[in-house]
Amino acid sequence: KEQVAIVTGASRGIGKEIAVKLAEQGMKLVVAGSSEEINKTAEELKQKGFSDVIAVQTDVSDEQQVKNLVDITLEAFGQVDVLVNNAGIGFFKLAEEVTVEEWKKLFEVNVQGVFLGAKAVLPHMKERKSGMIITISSDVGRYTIPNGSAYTASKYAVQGFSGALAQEVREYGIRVGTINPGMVDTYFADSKQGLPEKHDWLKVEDIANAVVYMASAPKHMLIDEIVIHPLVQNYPI
Ligand code: NJP
Repeated sequence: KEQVAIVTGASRGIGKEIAVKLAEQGMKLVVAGSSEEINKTAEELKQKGFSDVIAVQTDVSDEQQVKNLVDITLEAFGQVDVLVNNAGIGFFKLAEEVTVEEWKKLFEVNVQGVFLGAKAVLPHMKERKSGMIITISSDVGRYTIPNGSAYTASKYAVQGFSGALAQEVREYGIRVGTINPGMVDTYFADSKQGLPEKHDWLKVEDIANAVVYMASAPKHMLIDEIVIHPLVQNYPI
């Protein structure tokens, strides 16, 4: 039976490629992003021949908008099999240079966004006794880096939330996992995708393939966490 996935932050970068790869798996897709760019993702998927695709402009930090996203998905496709919490933002600077506004916004998108996504799909998933919540977190959800205090803190929070949630919902047949990439060539932190200096970084496909792997695990299997680094990245272990 055809499955249905919601992918947040699918306007560009990793999320857009996750949408493509899940559509290639035969899934019906609802793509979400906070800007109008999200409509282009849906158009491009349709041009590739995937007709069951809907774009819903959604700011993941807004409870009402996230509820609306899930309601539209249920109305259109009747179910949600996979929620991919991918939307996220980041910046890198010394802790004392981070403004309270920047801190709040970061946590509203990266942490509250993940919480709201889960909160909105869980009643439906519990009723069906099935579902998967995959969150694109980060390798810095596992260890710290200088200039990354705020971003690192937000991803540690995501790890903590997802780990606890996984244990809360497994009795309902619902699986929760995180994918924790190192450096990926995207638009992240005001960058641009395809810059020559990022040639050796992970590609969006690398992360999207991991999502496909996690999402296609047989029902008795929980993949809690996948950590992926580009070979060139130096990282603590
Ligand atoms: O970043 P980028 P990535 N509500 O900037 C959307 C994590 N990660 O693909 O809102 C809803 O190319 C935005 O769309 P729009 C990272 O933390 C990355 O690299 O329409 N959507 C766009 O589609 C994040 O969780 C690296 O402008 C919102 C997307 O998010 C995930 O990977 C390393 C939104 C961002 O695309 C995807 O980031 C790592 C909102 N409020 C973890 N705000 C890396 N790239 O190196 C933004 O460890 N978006």
